[in-house]
Amino acid sequence: PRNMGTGPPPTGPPLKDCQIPSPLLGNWTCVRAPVPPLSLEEIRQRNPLVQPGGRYRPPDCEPRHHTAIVVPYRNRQTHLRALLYHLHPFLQRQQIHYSIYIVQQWGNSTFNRAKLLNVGVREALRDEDWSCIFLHDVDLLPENDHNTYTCHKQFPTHLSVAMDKFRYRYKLPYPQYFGGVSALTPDQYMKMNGFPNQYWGWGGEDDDIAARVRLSGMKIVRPPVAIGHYKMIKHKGDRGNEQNPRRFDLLKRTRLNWRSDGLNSLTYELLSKELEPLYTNLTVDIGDDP
Ligand code: UD2
Ligand code: MN
Repeated sequence: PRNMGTGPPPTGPPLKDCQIPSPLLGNWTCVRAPVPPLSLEEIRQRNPLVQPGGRYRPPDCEPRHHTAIVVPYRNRQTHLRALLYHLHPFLQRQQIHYSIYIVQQWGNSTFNRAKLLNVGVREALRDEDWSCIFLHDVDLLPENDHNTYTCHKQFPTHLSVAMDKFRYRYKLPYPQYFGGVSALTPDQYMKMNGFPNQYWGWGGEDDDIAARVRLSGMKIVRPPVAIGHYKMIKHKGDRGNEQNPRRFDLLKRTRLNWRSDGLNSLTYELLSKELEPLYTNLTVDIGDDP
C-alpha cells in the first residue's frame, strides 16, 4: 500500500510505479575523499525530503523497493557524516523507499560487529516490512549509481567487491570474502539464523557469515566489479576493536554452531531509539566478551 508506515495518509490518485531503471541515475559518482566536512545540519539542508529517522520515499512514483540500511557503529563521527552526505542523494537517485539505522554499541566493551547487525535487523523489522536489508560498514562509499540497493530474490548479495583499499586495488580480495557491504531479504536472513553473536573484536565474523550462507543451502551472488565499486575511507584500527585471537577457532566450529548461535540466541538491551534528522539511532547494550 502507498505510504506504508511513514508520511501522510494517501490522498489523490495512486502514484505510478517507479521506472526501472530510475531515470535519475548518473553513471560514476565522483567520490571525493576526504568528503567535504559538512555538519549534520548542512547535510540535512541538502536533503530536504528526508524524514526524521533518515527515512525517505520517492515523492512522485510508487517505489518498488523497500530497503533498510543497517550500520554497525561506535565513535566514527567523521565517517558517519561522509556516509550520510553520500548515501542519501545516492539512494534518492535510485528512487527507493529506505531508512538508515545506525546501531551504536554502548559503553567500552569489545566491539562486536555481527551482533550489532543482528540487533539492527531485528529492530528495523519492527518498524516496517522491509523487502531488503543492507549491512553497511560506515567507511564505504558506493561509486557507481547502478549499484542499486535492492536484494536478489533467491540469494544473499555481496556488494563491496571492489575497493580502492591499498592491497585490494579494486578487485575481490578472496573468493569467499563477504565483508564491507552485503544485502539479504528477511527470509534469507532467517534461513541462515542471522549472524554469529560470539565474535568480539576485529575479524572472522564476515567469513562466518559467508559460511552460514553456504551451510543453510544458499550461495553468494555479486554484481560485476565495475558496479560493486567502493571508496574506502582510510583509517587506523579502533581502540576496543583489536584483532580477535579466537577467530580461527570459532571459524572451525561454524558448521556446529550456526543453528544455535545467531538470531535465535540474540539478547541485548535497547537503551534508546532516536529519530535523528538523517538516521535512526539505536543505542544498545550488547554485553561484553565473556
Ligand atoms: C573489514 C571488513 C568489515 C569487517 C571487518 C572485520 C571490508 C571493507 N570491511 O573492515 O566488514 O568484516 O574487516 O571485523 O573488508 N566500527 C565502528 N567503530 C569501531 C569499530 C568498528 O563503527 O570502533 C564499525 C564501522 O562500521 C566499520 C566496521 O565496524 O566500518 C568494520 O570495522 P573496521 O572498519 O575497523 O574494519 P576493516 O576496515 O578492516
Ligand atoms: Mn573499515
